[in-house]
Amino acid sequence: MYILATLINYYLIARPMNQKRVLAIHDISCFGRCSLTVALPIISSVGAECTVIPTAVLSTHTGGFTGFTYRDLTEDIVPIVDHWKTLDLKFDAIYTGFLGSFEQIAIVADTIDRLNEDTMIVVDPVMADNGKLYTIFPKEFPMEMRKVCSRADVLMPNITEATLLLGEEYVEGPYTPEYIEGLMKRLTELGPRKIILTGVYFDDVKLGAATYDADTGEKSYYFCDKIPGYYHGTGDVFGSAVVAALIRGRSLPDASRIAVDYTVGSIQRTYDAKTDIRFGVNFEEGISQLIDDVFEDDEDLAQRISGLAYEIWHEWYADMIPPGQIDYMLNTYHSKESLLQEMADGYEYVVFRDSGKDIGYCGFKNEGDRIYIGKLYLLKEYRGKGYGKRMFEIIDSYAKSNGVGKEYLRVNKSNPTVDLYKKAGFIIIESVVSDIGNGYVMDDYIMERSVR
Ligand code: PXL
Repeated sequence: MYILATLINYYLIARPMNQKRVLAIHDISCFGRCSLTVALPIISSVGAECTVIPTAVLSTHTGGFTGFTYRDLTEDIVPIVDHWKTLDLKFDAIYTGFLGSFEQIAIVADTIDRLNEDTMIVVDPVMADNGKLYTIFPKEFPMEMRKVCSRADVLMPNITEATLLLGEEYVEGPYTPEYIEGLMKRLTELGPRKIILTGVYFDDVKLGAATYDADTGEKSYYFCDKIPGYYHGTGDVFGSAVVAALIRGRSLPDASRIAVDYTVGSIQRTYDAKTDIRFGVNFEEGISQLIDDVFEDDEDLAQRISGLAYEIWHEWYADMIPPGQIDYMLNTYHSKESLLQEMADGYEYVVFRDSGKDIGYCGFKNEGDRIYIGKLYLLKEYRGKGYGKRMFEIIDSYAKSNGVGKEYLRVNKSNPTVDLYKKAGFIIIESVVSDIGNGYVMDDYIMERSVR
């Protein structure tokens, strides 16, 4: 009995069974909302335990304040880890951010090696922005930072940090997808398999993040409207939200999207309140929304798709299908229940968002020899803006990672999208009339193309 109790106790200390444990290695800037004062509440808010190693204590962060205090805690790091080793503590994730010196970089790299036991290593190489290395760092700093970056599973630089890590010239935006995807691929050659690149923009209106997973080849983008001004600590708000979402099992693209929405919301509140930009952003009042986003499940997703379908179908099919049939088909194929059933049957659904608003969705299923594209819809004002192309890219990359070479869809014969699909390389391979009940029929083409 005693032995059993001890064993259970031992196991519970080592790694709590259900609750995830994150180790955040950052400084604590007492004022100015960044690093640990941001990571702790955000990671805890999703029910994960947030353990810390404070690397330094500062009166404020170093961005824009003068006269700040700085107590370096580098010499405490090894004894902290030594003590933890005697307790055999295990971590599900380690999240590192701002590091203040070469020595600290070396010790943190070593700490990762000592504590990494099937642990997700997330590294934000905080050191630069807007084409410039922060003035507190020597120019050799980025090459040293590679030591920590090479140990990352997920690396989250901004574009300036990415170019510095790669030893490349900084290029001013707007960027192209080819450039962004090239940067991310080159970053994976430093070691990490997953990249989240922040500060991405293809025009002067939208700003967001891109992701790349070297194991699956999957890429994603997510943008919001740009808000004027430069706010401190936003990288840490973003990074902490990414860690919070990943530790709760969300995918890399979902984690990035959730973190962009959360960060932009925090900036918007701060902008509206006209707060001093050095004081950090109001992330606190977005925490309940963050929790909702992180814990969103298939039921919520089905509900959102159902709402979008209602709006899009009544507008798009108004001249093509009798109104009674539109409602009948919405109830039959787009009710929350039928969407949930499809998800349970292996349908993949992707909802597209823009500035926090749902704007369209696609649904597709691997049938073994072909991918069936069952749904592909956008709200009126978002058509012709490249979102449709992105949907096909997502479906193509899903097909490729599943080793499937063809995709097909069915489309109403009088639907103008027939021509769009032809332009995208689909050809009509069949004509089918199906009785869908209630006296209605669907008069469709089946169109097919090779995966691109
Ligand atoms: O991650 C932002 C940050 C964290 N900690 C300190 C900083 C900064 C940004 O300037 O100075 C001490």
